[in-house]
Amino acid sequence: MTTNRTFTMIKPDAVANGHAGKILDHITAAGFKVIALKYTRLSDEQAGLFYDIHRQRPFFNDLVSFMTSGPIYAAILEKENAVEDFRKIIGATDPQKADPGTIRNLYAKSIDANAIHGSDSDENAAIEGNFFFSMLERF
Ligand code: IDP
Ligand code: MG
Repeated sequence: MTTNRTFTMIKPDAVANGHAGKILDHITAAGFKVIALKYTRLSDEQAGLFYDIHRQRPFFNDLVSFMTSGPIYAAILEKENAVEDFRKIIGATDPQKADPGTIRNLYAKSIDANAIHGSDSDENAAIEGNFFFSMLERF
């Protein structure tokens, strides 16, 4: 079953570079509605838990260092076919390979500091949204 929600983070590089407002505008202009939104900074433990699936990968420690290096925006987004459509507007993990006009093409510099996260499945969208937001924080 596909759901109509996905989860995103605007990562520390994009926040530090002053791109968060333009990225949120890009997301809403693409038809996504913001259901929940939070400006926060992850601890090492929280970033490690969020990316637990990558714990054995060689870039795991760098990923945790990067994701805790500054504040992020976390959000739950709603749109028909949200997970797949959002992966399309953010572009490939490596910004060098991201299609022109995608968020990573426009705002990311490298494969590790790649501006934005988007859930890769409906199941993970629900898990990731629940990691950041209670039911009282969704509108
Ligand atoms: P995704 O964010 O496009 O879903 P994943 O493969 O799930 O990509 O990787 C999670 C995050 O880990 C990426 O967004 C990126 O920040 C980082 N990452 C992925 N692959 C590499 C790599 O080869 N080197 C450094 N960082 C990486
Ligand atoms: Mg992923």
